Amino acid sequence: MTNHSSSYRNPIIPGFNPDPSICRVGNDYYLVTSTFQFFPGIPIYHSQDLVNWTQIGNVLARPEQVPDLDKTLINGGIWAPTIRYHKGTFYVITTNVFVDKPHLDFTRWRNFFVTATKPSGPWSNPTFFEYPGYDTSFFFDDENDGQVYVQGSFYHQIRKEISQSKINIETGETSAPNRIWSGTGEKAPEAPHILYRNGWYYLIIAEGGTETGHRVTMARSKNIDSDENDWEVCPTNPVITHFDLPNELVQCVGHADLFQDTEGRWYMVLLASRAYDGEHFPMGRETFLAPVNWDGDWPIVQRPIKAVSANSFTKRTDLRPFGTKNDDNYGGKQHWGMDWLWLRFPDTSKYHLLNQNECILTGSDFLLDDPKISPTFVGLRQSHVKCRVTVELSNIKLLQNDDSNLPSTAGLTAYLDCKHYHAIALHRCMDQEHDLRLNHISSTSGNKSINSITLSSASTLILAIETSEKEFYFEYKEQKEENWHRLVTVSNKDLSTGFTGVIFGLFVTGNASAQYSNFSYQML
Ligand code: 6LW
Repeated sequence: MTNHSSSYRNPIIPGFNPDPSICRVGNDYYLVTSTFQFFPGIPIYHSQDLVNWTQIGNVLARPEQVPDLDKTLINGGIWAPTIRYHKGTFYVITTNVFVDKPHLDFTRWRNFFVTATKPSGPWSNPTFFEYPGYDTSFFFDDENDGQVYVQGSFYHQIRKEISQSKINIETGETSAPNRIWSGTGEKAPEAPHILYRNGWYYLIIAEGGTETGHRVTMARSKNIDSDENDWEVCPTNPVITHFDLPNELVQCVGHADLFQDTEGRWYMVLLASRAYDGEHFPMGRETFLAPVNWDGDWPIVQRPIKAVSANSFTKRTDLRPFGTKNDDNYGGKQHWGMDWLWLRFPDTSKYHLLNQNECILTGSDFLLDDPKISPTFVGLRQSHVKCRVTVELSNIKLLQNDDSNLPSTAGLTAYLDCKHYHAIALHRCMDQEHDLRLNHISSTSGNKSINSITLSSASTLILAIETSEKEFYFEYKEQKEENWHRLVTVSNKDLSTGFTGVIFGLFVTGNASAQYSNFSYQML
């Protein structure tokens, strides 16, 4: 048994960070995760010790890199990137998924890759290629004249398989996919990666669906071009799952990428959720690390995987600036910090940075409930089980909307997707012009309810969301007040579903604008 590092704390990258893929270049590790309908797409994280991780950029930081993101619904968009480094170039390959199309429509997958010489970016514009599936991965076969392969998951009602094409990296031209494995018979064989070790090509995949049945399985072959029958199946599959450990906090373990550290020790990064009572996991699927030993031919993954409520990712200075310091890369201008997320492509005219800690947001004709478009919304991932965010609202202008019934609101939300969110928001109705209200808006599976209280005035209002293992607490106070008022306590269970995780978002709708100041994120 090798002595693995024991100083890391799982999840190594907390909050909504599913489908991790990793590569090492010398002493540096780079890791990417999925972002679905959010923009910018695919954060890239860096570490030199597998313990401390910092976001160094976003792979898809310009709308022209992901031109169809505005056509994706809930859980669609950017799925399962793979990062690889080969001969001085970094590659990220991924799929944009149009979930509004039927399963048999192969135009619902749009596969592409981008490249960079510096992992922090800038990353290139996309090279699109034909592949009738998702979860595409790269393998650069240096044993085999440098041939490059793409593996992916081809899955619909009739067939399910992991298939592989040869790809011309210059043009994106691919050969017809060849089925290489169908998995062990569980549903949804996906997330393939290939690695070469001791004369064998190892194929690692996920199966069982991304819920509690999730698992990692493997097969291997001496010949990468082998057909399905020539891949030898790992006798100890699944190499990891928590399916049989329902009492563990960590559930839904799967979707792995295998790698070696600088000392030659093996690890896996994989996705999992911290599920309280099995059903409270608002942060969705997070990135975990697991030590791996090889028992001769096959890997043995240490389990159960344990987790902590707090972790060492990102120093939690309370204040989380909206803007960076003036940046030479941006013509000496200020721009939004790389950890802020929008829905699809934001209308940038609605987001005005005043300085690092203050911005003015302006509403639009879109509500948080609207699929496919980008309401005025910008937020940060919930990354700790117990945390508290606060933000000050001032210069609040909630005007009548002359030609529509759109409510004019400005607030703070714990947002999963357009059918699942809770929000606290100042609100003025068209018909009750003088009635300023504070609403709790709740959308669970698309059923919306609004409860409100009337405020006598509001010059500067501070809004807060606090979290615990199973609940969100929405609070407010006027700046001059000492004590907080709790507006509502809600279960986080309704936001524990799907592929994404909770984002704490600022939002404005209708004919409204507000100044947001001093966003703080405190780990409790
Ligand atoms: C991911 C795939 C999956 O691409 O979910 O359930 C997708 N499985 O592997 C989104 O994370």
